[in-house]
Parts: sequence; C-alpha cells; structure tokens
Amino acid sequence: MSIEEPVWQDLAGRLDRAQQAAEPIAQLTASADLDAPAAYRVQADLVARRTGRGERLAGLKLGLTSQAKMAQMGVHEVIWGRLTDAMQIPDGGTVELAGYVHPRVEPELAFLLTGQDGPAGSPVRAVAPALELIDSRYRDFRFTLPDVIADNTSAAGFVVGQWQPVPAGLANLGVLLEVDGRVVQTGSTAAILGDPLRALRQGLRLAAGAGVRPVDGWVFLAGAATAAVPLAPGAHVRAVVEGLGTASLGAAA
Ligand code: OOG
Ligand code: MG
Repeated sequence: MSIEEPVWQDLAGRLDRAQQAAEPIAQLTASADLDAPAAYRVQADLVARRTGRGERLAGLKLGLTSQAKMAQMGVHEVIWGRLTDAMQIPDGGTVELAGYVHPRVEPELAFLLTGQDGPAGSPVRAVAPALELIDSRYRDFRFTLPDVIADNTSAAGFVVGQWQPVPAGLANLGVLLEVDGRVVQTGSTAAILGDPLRALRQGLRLAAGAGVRPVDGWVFLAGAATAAVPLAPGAHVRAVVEGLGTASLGAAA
C-alpha cells in the first residue's frame, strides 16, 4: 500500500498531539487504511517531529519479541521503534505521571551499540539491565499491528542500569519485575526471541531495511521479557536481571 504525504502527516500529527497532551486518541486504523509499511512511514514522521523540536535520536527498540507480550497485547509480530534522548530517565529517577496517558513498565535488556552492524565488527559494546516505560497513545491501550507501529511502538521512556561487558551466556538469565519490593512478573532473557542477541541482530536488520543505521553510543532495547504492568502513582519499580543487576524508577505520588 502506498501512503500519500498529506495522509501520513495527518496521522503522525494526531499521535504527536496525543503524546504531548497525554490524551488518548482512537486507533488510526479506525479511520485510515494503514498497513505495516505505511505505518512505519507515519512513525518516521512522528519521530521527525520530535527531532525537529530539538530531541536527538538515541537508539532503537524492538517490541513484541516475547510470547508474554504478544499474548498481552494480542499482536503477534515483532516491531521496531526509535528512541530519543528525551525518553531517557536516569537510573533511580522519578517520573511525573501527568505526562503520560496510561504508562506501563516492563523489564528489558539494553545493548550499547558500536555503530557497526556488519560482520567486520561487533555491533555491541556493553549490556545493561533496563526498564522500558511504554505508553500507548490509543484509548484503553488497545491497538492493531499498524496502529502500534505508527505510535512508535508505544515508546515513552527508558532506564538503563549499569553498563557492563557482554557475558558469554545472555540467553537464559532470570528476569524479575518488582513493584515496591514485591515481585510482580518473572521471566527469562530466553523469552526475548530465544536470545537477546538474536533480537539485536533482527532489530538491526529491520532498521537497516528502512535505511536506519546504528550510531556509536546508541541504546538498543531488545524487548520485554515479561508482560508489562501499570505504573501507579508513588510506585517504585525495579527490573532485576540475573548476574547483571538492576534498573529502577519511581513514579511521583
Ligand atoms: C508495544 C510495545 C512492546 C515490548 O518490549 O514488547 C514492547 C506495547 O506493548 O504497547 O515495547
Ligand atoms: Mg518494550
């Protein structure tokens, strides 16, 4: 399907305003004919609006890489999105919930990219435990595949824990999501496409297909290892990845 510029601009504008006002909107597919390639065009324009306001691209993310997430959202395809510097939250930082529609958090692994994605060199400098804050701009956090792609895969914020050298075995580390010290989700890095490094390769391939090349210092989020949970006022949330440590954030009361 081809999409005309006035159409993708209109759709990106709706999502952009929804994000800025923290007010949900109807799914784009309720009123527009949108397939996945057209939705990626909308996403590119949506993120270009942010960079046009001074944000810098800071990385890439994959979504729906685990069965837990696919089952939770009812969408069964791997998707990719773009991260900007404005989305980064310091480890242990606090967010104001008023800036989001209905934020959720999920435990992830982050990779620090080298800017290389060919066989010549490793694409990865380091790995860290991470938390992603997702916030669908759609009412009731419900969407189809093209809707969530256009909405930059619900990207809203991310926290990266301590960077460290990539250990030999990343494919089966235990992952916990804690809220106020209580474990609310458990999983394994194996849930991330069988191995987060496979997710990384797939993500770089998908982005390259759209002409997006990794940049040295970019962050890559490999996708959640468990279902996401709502971020409630006053909550303190922590992702714990076996052998790698933690990443945490708090929500203002
Ligand atoms: C879409 C984004 C999914 C992940 O890690 O699976 C995602 C959503 O669930 O709203 O970021
Ligand atoms: Mg995620």
